[in-house]
Amino acid sequence: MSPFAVTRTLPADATAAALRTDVLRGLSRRPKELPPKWFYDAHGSELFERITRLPEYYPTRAEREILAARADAVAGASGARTLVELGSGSSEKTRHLLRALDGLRAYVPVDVSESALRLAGESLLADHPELDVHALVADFQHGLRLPDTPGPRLVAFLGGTIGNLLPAERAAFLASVRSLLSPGDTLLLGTDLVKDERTLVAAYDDAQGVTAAFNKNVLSVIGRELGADFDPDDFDHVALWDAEHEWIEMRLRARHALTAKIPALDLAVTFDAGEDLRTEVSAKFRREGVREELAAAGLELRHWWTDDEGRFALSLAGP
Ligand code: AVJ
Repeated sequence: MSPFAVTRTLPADATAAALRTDVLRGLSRRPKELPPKWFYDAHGSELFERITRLPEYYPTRAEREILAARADAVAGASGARTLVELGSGSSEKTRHLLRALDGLRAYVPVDVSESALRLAGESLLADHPELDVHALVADFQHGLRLPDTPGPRLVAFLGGTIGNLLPAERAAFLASVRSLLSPGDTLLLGTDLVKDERTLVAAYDDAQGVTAAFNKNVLSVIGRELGADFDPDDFDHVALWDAEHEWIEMRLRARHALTAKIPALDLAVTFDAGEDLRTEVSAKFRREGVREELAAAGLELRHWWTDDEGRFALSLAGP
């Protein structure tokens, strides 16, 4: 058995079809909205890596601090022999876990990007030749089936990416994760925490404008893939704190009335002056809320670890 197997459950043309559907649905409705997954073409992924190093963007540093301090506790509590990582574009965080999980036999990175999987998988294999790597090209929100690897499994969903899901989507996601777990398996979940509005908004509207470029990049993705003629200079980057829902919203706000054509969809999209296109929700959590959402999916919160400043949390939960 080759130590590095790649299985694709996502049809190769799924991405193109999904983009067309999302753009048609999201830009034909009011308020306009696009799912954040379209940020991450090669340029968007490079901009996100830059965001993780910005002084204002604390989540990555905070989660790394927890992983460095608590990887042994995670390993002790999970006893995992398989690590499944959902959204393994940035497997740098995985290294802390792989180092601590000394009984580990298999690593199952799951991502929609085959290139990210190959890049991460091959570099991890160099440091951990003892592992069997089963990379899955799949969308973890739809129809995930895990390979048969030694249990117990630890499923890791890090980075706070669960915050991109709206509450109903989170409930469905956690229920689908629960359906993957057998007794003795565990979920390691990274969640950014509620904090003061100034800190939160700054993390999504940095002084250097990297997040603004990241946000506007979705217009370039639609331009390249669907021939849309959006001009990024016609939009302002907006980051706002929705205190009622306790989430950050990123939006692109039309500076003046405009019409963009999307030839591949035979669509013309009109914006009024000041009209917003919502491009991302990034929910922030409280311990009790995480406990309740996990419990609703049949998962018991067993450990809650935060960084020293209490900015971010890792939860370990199980059926
Ligand atoms: C990768 C989804 C966790 O929501 O903080 C960073 C993406 N958006 N800056 C987040 C993001 C704007 C990030 N996640």
